[in-house]
Amino acid sequence: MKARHASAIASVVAWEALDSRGRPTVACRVQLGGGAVGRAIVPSGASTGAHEAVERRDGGERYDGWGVRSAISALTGELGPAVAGLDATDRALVDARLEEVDGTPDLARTGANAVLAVSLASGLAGAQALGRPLWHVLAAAEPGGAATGRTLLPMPMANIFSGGAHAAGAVDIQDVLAVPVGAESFAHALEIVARVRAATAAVLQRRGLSPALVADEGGLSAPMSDNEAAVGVVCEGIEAAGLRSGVDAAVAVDLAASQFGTAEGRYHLRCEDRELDRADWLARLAGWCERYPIVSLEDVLHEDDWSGWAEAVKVLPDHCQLLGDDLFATHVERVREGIDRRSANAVLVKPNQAGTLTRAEHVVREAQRAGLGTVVSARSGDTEDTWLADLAVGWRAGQIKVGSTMRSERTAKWNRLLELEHDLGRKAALAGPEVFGRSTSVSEVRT
Ligand code: 2PG
Ligand code: MG
Repeated sequence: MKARHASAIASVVAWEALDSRGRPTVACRVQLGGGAVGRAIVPSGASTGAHEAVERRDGGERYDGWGVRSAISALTGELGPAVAGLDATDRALVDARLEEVDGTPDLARTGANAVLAVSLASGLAGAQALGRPLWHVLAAAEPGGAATGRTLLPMPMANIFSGGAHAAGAVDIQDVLAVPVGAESFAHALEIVARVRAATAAVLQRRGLSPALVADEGGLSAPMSDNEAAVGVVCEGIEAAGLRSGVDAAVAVDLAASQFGTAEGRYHLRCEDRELDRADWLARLAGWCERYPIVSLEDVLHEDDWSGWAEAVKVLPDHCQLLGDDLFATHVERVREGIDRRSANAVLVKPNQAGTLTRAEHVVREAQRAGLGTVVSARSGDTEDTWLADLAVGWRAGQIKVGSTMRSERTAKWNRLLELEHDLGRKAALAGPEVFGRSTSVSEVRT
């Protein structure tokens, strides 16, 4: 159905831009009949899950094969013309047309990077046509609507120390993050995690390690011969910052275990030169939970080890959130499977794993209906865009992960949340630490 009014899509243009790792990515601008404009640059991961929507890359010699000119041709040649004339305020309609034109479940034909660029830019243009910020438009579409209760600002998880694919394998595990569970406001939350980062840098320096090495998401990094030491150094940083461990600031860890484990349950720890089976690996993580104030563990096991995840729920402590990233790949069918199998109790939501705003929104709704936590997340290759912050607020996600407290592609999102907190004042509240507790849907497994 074509819309002949101010919110009808009038033009779609795209070009090749660079992400924060210096790799090409798709940028897109959508203009509507009434002049509203939406613009988006899509992010891209390094520890990419096997079940994600598939981004299209050129291959060949340009940018070592990472070019996206073919995705841009598909965007301007097919996707743009297909959505021309559609009402950009109807996100479901635009996204359904994009999926239909691509025609593949994982959006591999035109490229999920091309599809997401149009989906986001149209959504942003639609919001502008309505004269409202994206978060407000999304919140208004919530079952309860925007008017109910205070707007929820997400509890941040901030990257402090990186390993794995984000730091050339300095350790095997990917991210150790600080979670400011004692914060009274979003601004206070950021202040806490910035203090932890600075103090952790000083701890590294005292050990003769360079704090100048910055990983993909702005975190610190240094080669270590023991994975636990990466968790330990961040906990030391919390204390060195004069903060109460587990009270002011706690810890989250993204193991990204698909990167070094198998679906059969073998975990090869390169930096320790040892291999563990699933039971020993989970026992080790349970030990970490006893020794450190860990509130969230992400991708503890390989993405296709469903029965292992059900085991992890039993072995790891109740107070710790079990978060699925590669496990769910922001795919509604995988989230449903996880709910049926009681495999995790929180879902990481990355719009580019899904491929459209609508798909990502379905995942959030499905997870929230089942009582699972939701963590909106940036990618290791990200951009200066701020829409991710609006998604976290508009969807009442409760948690957000965007990397460290430095590097502009990261601070762009933090700064947008600071802006929203400033503007909303007492109409907004920071999500509390209760977002990390096991939901009944998973606790029931034990009873
Ligand atoms: C993750 C993300 C963000 P990447 O694994 O959670 O930290 O990393 O974008 O490389 O998949
Ligand atoms: Mg992850």
